Amino acid sequence: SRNKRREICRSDIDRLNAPFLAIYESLIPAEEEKAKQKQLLTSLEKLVNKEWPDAQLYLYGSCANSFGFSNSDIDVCLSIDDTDITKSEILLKLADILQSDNLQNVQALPRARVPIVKLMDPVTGISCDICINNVLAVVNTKLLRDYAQIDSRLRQLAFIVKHWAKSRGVNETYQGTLSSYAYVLMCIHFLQQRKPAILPCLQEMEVTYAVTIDDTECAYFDKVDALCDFGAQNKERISQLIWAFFDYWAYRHDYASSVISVRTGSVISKQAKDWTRRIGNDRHLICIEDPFETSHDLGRVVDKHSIKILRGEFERAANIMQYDPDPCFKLFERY
Ligand code: 3AT
Ligand code: MG
Repeated sequence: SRNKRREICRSDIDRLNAPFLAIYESLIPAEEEKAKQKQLLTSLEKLVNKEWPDAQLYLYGSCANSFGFSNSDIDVCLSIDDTDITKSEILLKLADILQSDNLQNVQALPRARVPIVKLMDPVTGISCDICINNVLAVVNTKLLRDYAQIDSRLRQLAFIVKHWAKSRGVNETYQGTLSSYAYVLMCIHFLQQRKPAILPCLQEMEVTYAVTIDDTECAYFDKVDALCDFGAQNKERISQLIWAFFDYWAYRHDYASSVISVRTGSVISKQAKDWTRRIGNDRHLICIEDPFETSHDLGRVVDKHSIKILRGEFERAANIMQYDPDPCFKLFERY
């Protein structure tokens, strides 16, 4: 049945669209939650500036890229110029400063892959991770947020995909499945590939925003207000896009030789990137190119065991979308 052309019928698209939209709406954070996050950021900034007057705090990740659910933790980046002390010294000092205020569970993790200080603010009830000088993450957060403004179907699709991945246990990088960041890139790429396209490729357009971080050029068209009609030619609705997304990752993606690339808005070959064999821990079993750090494969966390789980889940989701009379329930069933 793999080669048989699969399709979703018009009546299913109509029947399923409203329930999927309702799930999406139920996951959106309330405005007051955003206000609380800002409030916490401002109070953290005050504390930090007592020690480092020039330091700045930025929100990044799902609390700032517009793909965050309600009640999620926030990711904060401390941007600081101090070259006299090492990153882990900054981290420990930061933990000290925060500890002496009335913040709870302050914990420095200097040896983590991304070193952070964790804390919980008893006033707002928000938990937060603070990293140091991770400017690329702040910039890729902006890229995702800019894409989300172009067509509302991206945010709808990515919320449903993230919700599915969290429900099914395939959003756990430490267990060899994919990060939320990777799933959002998969959604962006997918919408770039629709015919007619729902999203443009911002990195192939005129450059209106450019920063260089370490040696990485980050440049793209960020005047997205001018693109609000971009996807208007394509009338596909969210139910159809969810069906097609899972159908693509279950039955159409060429895992053996393809890399998805938001940077180019196309599928490129593993050969071209020299991602054809295992090097160290990078197995390249599912290849998702980072839009800026182009030597990074966001699928590198996936190993020969977890690729089976992941592809099994894509197939399960595709089959539910194809055959189940009540996919909105079955798709998100806890594993
Ligand atoms: P959740 O809602 O927390 O699941 P998130 O968008 O906050 O989703 P992550 O927690 O996976 O996503 O990551 C937080 C941010 O860190 C997102 C992105 O700006 C950055 N990031 C994560 N993984 C990578 C990576 N491998 N390379 C570059 N940036 C990354
Ligand atoms: Mg996060």
